[in-house]
Amino acid sequence: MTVRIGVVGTGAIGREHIERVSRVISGARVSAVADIDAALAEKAAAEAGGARVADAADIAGSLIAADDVDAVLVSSWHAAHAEHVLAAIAAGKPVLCEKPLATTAEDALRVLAAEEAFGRRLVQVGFMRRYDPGYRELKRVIADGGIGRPLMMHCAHRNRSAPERYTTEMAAQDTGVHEIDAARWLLDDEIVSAQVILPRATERRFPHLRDPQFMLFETAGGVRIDLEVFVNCQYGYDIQCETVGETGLIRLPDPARAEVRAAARVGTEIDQEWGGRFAEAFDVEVQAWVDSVAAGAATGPSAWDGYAATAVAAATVEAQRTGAVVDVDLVERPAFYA
Ligand code: ISE
Repeated sequence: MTVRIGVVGTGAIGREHIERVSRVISGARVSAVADIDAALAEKAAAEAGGARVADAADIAGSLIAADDVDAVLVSSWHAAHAEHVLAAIAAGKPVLCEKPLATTAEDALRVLAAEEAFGRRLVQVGFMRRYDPGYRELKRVIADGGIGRPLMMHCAHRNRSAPERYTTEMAAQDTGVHEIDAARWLLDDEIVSAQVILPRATERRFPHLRDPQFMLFETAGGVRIDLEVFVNCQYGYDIQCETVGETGLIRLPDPARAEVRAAARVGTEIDQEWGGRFAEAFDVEVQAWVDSVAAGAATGPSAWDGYAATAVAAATVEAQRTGAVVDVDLVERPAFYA
């Protein structure tokens, strides 16, 4: 079976996924695309080898529910994610939704209710770090007790630079959300509070943005997580994660790069964007999703994971605003997502 994928949103990440499905992934092809920007949609359709361009005014009907679409990849603008996922559930179509699942906890809960009413999992959320080899080694060692009970986690999420449209809130909703999900997954625990401390701001930023930020989280089990989000670090795309346990620690490896010795210097290349740093993770993630669609059994980060991450990000935004330690009020986890 070749899974026919309908792609909603043909911006940067949507186009990357279309390229990925068309040239890297096995067992799938892009059959239809939709975007409010008609020129982008036409270009993406051509890059997909002649996919159908659906009516952007009726994405639910002309793409998601269409007979030539078996599964849906949502890479639209964040505020529309929940609406497109709900339409996929209504059509009974498996859906991979780029993070975040929703921009509000209330919208995420609507997705949970719809999926539970449908009766089986259809939703996978695009937290691709769970498919990165380095993060998977962290997960394995921690789960095997290799460092004893985890006590603390130290993370850094550094981007080379942020565009003018990037906001202080996005440091939590769009950037820190990766560490929020990674910490929940690595520790198999929920985050119950968030706090934000603002150090001296870099001068290399747009005036409206607070950058860098320290985000401090606590889990239900008492593990403390500190996350530096610095989206104008200038030198590259740098992701660090160290988990300290009772008998040892484990540190996320930097991607393997050749060491260059030249002109009296020695060093290795640093990625400049997440597409390069997590290229393998994205490939493994999308292939796993396609395979799960073919098998008829959703896997990977669920709508519950998407809801929890959105709720923690919302508490973090409240903590940015107030400077207070903000509790994360999650609903009780339904047995459906046990
Ligand atoms: C972007 O949306 C991502 O998901 C990247 O992984 C992150 O590094 C970046 O800050 C976000 O804007």
